[in-house]
Amino acid sequence: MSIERTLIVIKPDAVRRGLVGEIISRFEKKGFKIRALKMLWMTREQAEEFYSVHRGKDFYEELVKFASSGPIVALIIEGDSAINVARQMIGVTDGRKAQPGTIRGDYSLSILENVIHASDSEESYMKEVKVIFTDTDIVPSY
Ligand code: FUP
Repeated sequence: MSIERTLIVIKPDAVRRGLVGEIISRFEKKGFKIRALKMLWMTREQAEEFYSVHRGKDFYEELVKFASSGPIVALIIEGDSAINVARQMIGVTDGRKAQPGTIRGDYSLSILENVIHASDSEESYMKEVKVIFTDTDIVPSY
């Protein structure tokens, strides 16, 4: 048993489409605890920092534009093997290829507008979480 935290971002396409409740519900029903929750509209600078590992790639500019195109809902969730389990729940990057039953598989037909982000490693979590949350945003264990 390894209790971990991971960062979930419900992206602007999903917020526009009214999928916030449905997506949060999947993580709650799976058994994760929500330790922080925030709605925000990322600035271009925040989006650039969030996706800095992709700087220089051909899709970077449209990715940054999309990520800052509307409000997002971000969560820190906690539970056993959270990083790996959340990645399995969201499915592969391209919504057209993601397995039905995964969040992207059920709600996306696009590689760019793919509904959701979940950190892919502890290292990514540590970097990404700082773009959105501060320590005081995290509630005590309950
Ligand atoms: P993932 O970890 O599944 O979110 O995917 P990546 O970190 O590889 O990519 C981050 C985001 O960049 C994806 F969610 C969508 C976007 N992207 C593209 O638009 N085109 C690509 O070819 C790859 C990624």
